[in-house]
Amino acid sequence: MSAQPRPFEEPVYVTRPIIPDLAAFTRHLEAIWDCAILSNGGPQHIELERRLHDHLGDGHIALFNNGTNALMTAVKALDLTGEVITTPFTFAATPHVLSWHGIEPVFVDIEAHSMTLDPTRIEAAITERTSAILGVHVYGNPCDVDAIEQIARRHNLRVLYDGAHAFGTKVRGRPIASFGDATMFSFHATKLFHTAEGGAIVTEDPALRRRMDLLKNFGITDEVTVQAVGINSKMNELQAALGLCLVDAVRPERERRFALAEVYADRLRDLPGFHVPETPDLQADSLQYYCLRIDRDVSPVSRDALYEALKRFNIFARRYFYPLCSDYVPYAARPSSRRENLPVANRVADQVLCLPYYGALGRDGAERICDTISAIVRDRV
Ligand code: T4K
Repeated sequence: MSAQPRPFEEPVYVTRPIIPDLAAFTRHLEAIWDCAILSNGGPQHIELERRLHDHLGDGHIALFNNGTNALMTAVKALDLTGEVITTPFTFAATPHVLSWHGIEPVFVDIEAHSMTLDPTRIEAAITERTSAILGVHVYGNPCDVDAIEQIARRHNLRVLYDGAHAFGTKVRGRPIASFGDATMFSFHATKLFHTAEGGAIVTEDPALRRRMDLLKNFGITDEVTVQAVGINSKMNELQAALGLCLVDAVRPERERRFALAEVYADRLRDLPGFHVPETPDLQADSLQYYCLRIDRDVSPVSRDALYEALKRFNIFARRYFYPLCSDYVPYAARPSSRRENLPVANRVADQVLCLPYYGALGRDGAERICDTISAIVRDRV
């Protein structure tokens, strides 16, 4: 029997935020201190919107205090009502944003390969109350944007994308945000690019961008005019400053993650029942999560047994997105949440395991995680 792997000395999480040089951040703080503008679209905010075009494309970029509020504001700005078609294989924020607006999320199954909305299942779910399709580029895998666009045109629906994981994703060389009416990005600390908490909406439509800017600031147009029912979802200057310290760190972080993906794929692809993701494309993929899929009919160890066993080695992988949103208490009784309606999503949710995926882990860390997984599979340690 080969040597048992040792547990990691410190907990190894699914992700760790990139942390900027403190001196660089301090220089931004000094600039903020000097001008005493802390929020409401100050200089850091303006500069971050400008710098993000390098990563998000030429669309209009509106910054927000988090991704959820960005999506909330976009739903309002697009005037969505009634029912919206979406995926159950996502984070709670996606359907919650709809429900919070009194809109019914209608769950449609996903494709097995991309794990995004299956366009062949969308039309059957459209009713006279449907106002939009809310696709999720889960793990940064792009939805079938062309098929979704055609369906939306045929039925006169809006298309909103939750691209929380899709920072830097491209389709045929085009930034992902150039598809649909608008795309949300999350800049939460767990995301490749982050502002601790934060987010953005990117749209090609200047009028929509203006409307979002209005709605994220209470609907105020000037000191005496409030033109619409808005909220406060603005990004503040401290968040923007953090982002400015990190925009240039994205590329090297992506390269480090690419190296981890190589280690994981080389070392895990031959384990029985293990499916590793395709090699990421450094130019076109977000490299946000590294999601293994484990087929319990073939693997000697189930996904859940592996997930639990890894904890004993101080490795905290995550089962994003298990359980499905359709199984959450507010949604479980809805007709579209039935298991028969979502066979692929239910299967995928039972297979997925996101491994630690952040540059600071290093190839050695990834090797050690692979040794641990191999030992768990081989020896059931
Ligand atoms: N749509 C989708 C598809 C999303 O995935 C999300 C968010 C949203 C919408 C909403 O966007 P935001 O409003 O959040 O901008 C995390 C994040 O909180 C959430 O942003 C993210 N998706 C979701 C997939 O993951 P948790 O509850 O799993 O996070 P937590 O606290 O367990 O963090 C995971 C690990 O990361 C920790 O074990 C340690 C590490 N970590 C975390 C934080 C916050 C750090 O090392 N440092 C940190 O500061 O939800």
